[in-house]
Amino acid sequence: MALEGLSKGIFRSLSFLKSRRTLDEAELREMTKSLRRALQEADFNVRQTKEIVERLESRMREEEPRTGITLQTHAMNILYTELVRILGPASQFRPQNSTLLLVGLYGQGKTTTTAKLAEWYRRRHGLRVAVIEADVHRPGAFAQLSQLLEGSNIQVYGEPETKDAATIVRNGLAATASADFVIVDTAGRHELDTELVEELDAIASLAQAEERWLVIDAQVGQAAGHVASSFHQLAGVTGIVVTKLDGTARGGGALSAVAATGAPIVHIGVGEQVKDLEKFESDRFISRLLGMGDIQGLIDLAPEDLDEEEALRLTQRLMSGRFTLNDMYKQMEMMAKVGTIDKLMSFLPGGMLGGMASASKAQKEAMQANLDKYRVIMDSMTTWEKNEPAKIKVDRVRRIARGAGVREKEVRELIGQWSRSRKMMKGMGGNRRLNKQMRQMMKDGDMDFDGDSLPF
Ligand SMILES: Nc1nc2c(ncn2[C@@H]2O[C@H](COP(=O)(O)OP(=O)(O)OP(=O)(O)O)[C@@H](O)[C@H]2O)c(=O)[nH]1
Ligand SMILES: [Mg+2]
Repeated sequence: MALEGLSKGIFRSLSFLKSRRTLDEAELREMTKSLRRALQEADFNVRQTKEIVERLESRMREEEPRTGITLQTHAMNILYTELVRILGPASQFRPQNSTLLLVGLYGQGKTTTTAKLAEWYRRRHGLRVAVIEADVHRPGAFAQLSQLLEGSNIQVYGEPETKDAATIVRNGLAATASADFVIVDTAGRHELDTELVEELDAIASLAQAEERWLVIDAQVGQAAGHVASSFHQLAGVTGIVVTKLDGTARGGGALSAVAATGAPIVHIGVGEQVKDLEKFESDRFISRLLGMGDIQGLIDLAPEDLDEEEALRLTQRLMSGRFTLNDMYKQMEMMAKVGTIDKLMSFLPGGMLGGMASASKAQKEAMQANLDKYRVIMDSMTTWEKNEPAKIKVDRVRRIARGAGVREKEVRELIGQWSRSRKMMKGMGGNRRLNKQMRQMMKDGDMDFDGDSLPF
């Protein structure tokens, strides 16, 4: 996981609050001291570190934790919101007949990122993607990119013998005209100089590239902020990819410094392989960092939107791996209470509920319609059927469909949805830290639950 060191440091500092329900000055001081160290070790700058720690401290003093919530969980919630605030909002990039130029200094990961992005948008957005290798300085760049994308469906255009980037781009665009999304890899530089700015401008206008993304290595820590802001000002970057967040202790510094320049971080690179790319969404990123699996966010909606106790109870059921249609039904009822799926979705880990969290707006609208339909279908099921959806055979499907006035296919769709959700829940049950945290939260909250159903 990216920023593992920071994650550990935060847990260590919050452990000073133990399972307290009243604030003890000495413990609070120990905690803030330890937290300050953790943030500095992750290379957050002095000002941001100070800001986060001071805000946590004052909010701990001023805000009462909700009933049943320990100070530790309370501190975690505050820290979550503060870190998300520092890392800024998510970018809303959606490629559509677009051309993207990747730019950056030497060895930052441009070529690797070109391949990663191509695969990402092909796979997740179902787009026809092509890449153009326009780096005429690095020997073997075309071979490198071709190799990274070997066996994929992505068209790789290059002219290893041509010495003029503009020519390659011109020919490349003609050759890839049928693609929905074209990504152009460019040559690296030592520093952002006028030559680079001019070359970028030339290629960008030639390619009519509406997107120019800067690729930047997280290992440089806070210094990434300086690079990002000069590129942002001089070359007008529209997005940033922060690479090599795996295996660097300084990633927190890179992310926060880049976010502070106001240039949106669109993706992060978390490994050398083509699949090692993530979309950067600060809320998801931070909740994972804090081991919350985003469920904390869900609980944080209480009390205005959600019955906290119900949320906890349901979460515990979800974690237990015993996940019936009734549980999914309750989950839906909760969604209805929350109002819009969108709001809830922003708190669920990606992939949960069959990938609903990463759905597009249109998909979510379709989902809302589905929920209503599921409800009707489940209303014509028996309790046993809702408990054992896997055992529902053809004749029962027929009866349920008739009772609900829907087609049999729709009943099977519901069961399929349940089956995918259950798999996802099982996956979450395997997350030991999350389990431990959930158990702690439930203990702290004095929840009464059936301990037998917990797998830990
Ligand atoms: N661990 C890790 N390594 C990465 C990541 N992204 C790229 N790399 C590695 O970083 C090195 C440089 O990556 P390239 O993609 O060649 O970088 P570049 O910016 O195209 O380099 P030049 O074309 O020479 O300027 C390679 O060894 C990559 O495997 C990442 O997210 N994590
Ligand atoms: Mg390269």
